[in-house]
Amino acid sequence: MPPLSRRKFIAGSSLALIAADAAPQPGLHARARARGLFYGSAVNDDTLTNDPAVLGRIKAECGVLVGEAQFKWGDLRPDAKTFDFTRADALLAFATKSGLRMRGHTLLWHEGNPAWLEKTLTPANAEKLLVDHIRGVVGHWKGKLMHWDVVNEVIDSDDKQPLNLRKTLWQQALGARMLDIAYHTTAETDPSALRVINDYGTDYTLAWQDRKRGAMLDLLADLLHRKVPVQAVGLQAHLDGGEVTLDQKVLAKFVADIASMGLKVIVTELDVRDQRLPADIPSRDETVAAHARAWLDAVLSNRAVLGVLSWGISDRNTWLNGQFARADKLPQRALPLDAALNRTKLWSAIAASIDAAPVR
Ligand code: 9MR
Repeated sequence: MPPLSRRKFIAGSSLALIAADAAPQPGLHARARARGLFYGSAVNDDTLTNDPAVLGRIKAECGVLVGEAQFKWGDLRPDAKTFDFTRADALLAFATKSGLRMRGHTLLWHEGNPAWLEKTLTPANAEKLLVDHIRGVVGHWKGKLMHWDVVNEVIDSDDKQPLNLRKTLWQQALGARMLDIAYHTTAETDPSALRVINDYGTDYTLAWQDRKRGAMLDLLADLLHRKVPVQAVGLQAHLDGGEVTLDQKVLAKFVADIASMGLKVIVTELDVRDQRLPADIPSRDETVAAHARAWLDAVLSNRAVLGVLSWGISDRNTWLNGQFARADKLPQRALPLDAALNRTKLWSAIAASIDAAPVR
């Protein structure tokens, strides 16, 4: 037994060491706030109802949430006359109780729709269906949501429609007027929610993505010219860690072009799929992290960017294992926390990119 004075010294220094080790690194939202940005995540109903551990980590990392499906037609509209806000309200209640803000996603999309909508929609009833939906949904949360992804994924130049619009049920019924109706009705119903146009596939210099960036800029110019009240572009950022055509200059120019129109930009659905990368976890994580860092550095360097949300917070629960499953069946490592809820190299890359962003 060492003398008392020696014991005290040992106890004191080990306590100090523990305190230094345990001092948690600030969460992503806290770091983002220091730069005038926000950080957040999508949350699905499964996580909200069954995974309190993930919810705890969400509170530590996030300042903003978005429903992965709860605010879409499929979840909100059991039939043409009824609104069921139960699941979406439950997520908003969690967010409010936790001091988090929420985005709304989404009011017009060609997926995530109830079967009855696809059967019912005609050119004759489409405008009324869309207006009634937006008034009902946006009105229900008036003043409570910070943004609305008013329309989602409306561009696909391969479909050869006017303005490079994707050929969808809404577009076939209403043409480009679907955008006028959706943005004006949202603006009239809740003027306080920032009105976003959200899309994917503008991240790389692949030919179809070059076309998509051009199509997005053309569409924005047309909307602004016609006084359609769109206010921001959502870059989904479903990145591919195996893709080699990431060009930071092209990306930064795209964001600058959007900003020069007076519009804001939000990174709305960040994740980095890794199904083209080797199984070895350290090297996979390294590539995923470097890829995200390069993309985020290029985008966050522009002060028009308001914040970043990832499409989920933990690898425990990501859509990628369905749609982009790895051939070796290993779970993807696409999000800032791994399945054990430890921060990954991707977390560090996001943190570093946020720290390096100019203050807004
Ligand atoms: O990740 C979402 C998945 O859980 C839903 O089943 C699906 C349909 O509602 O939507 C997925 O989210 C998509 C998002 O709404 C728009 N961008 C692509 C996302 C992944 O497909």
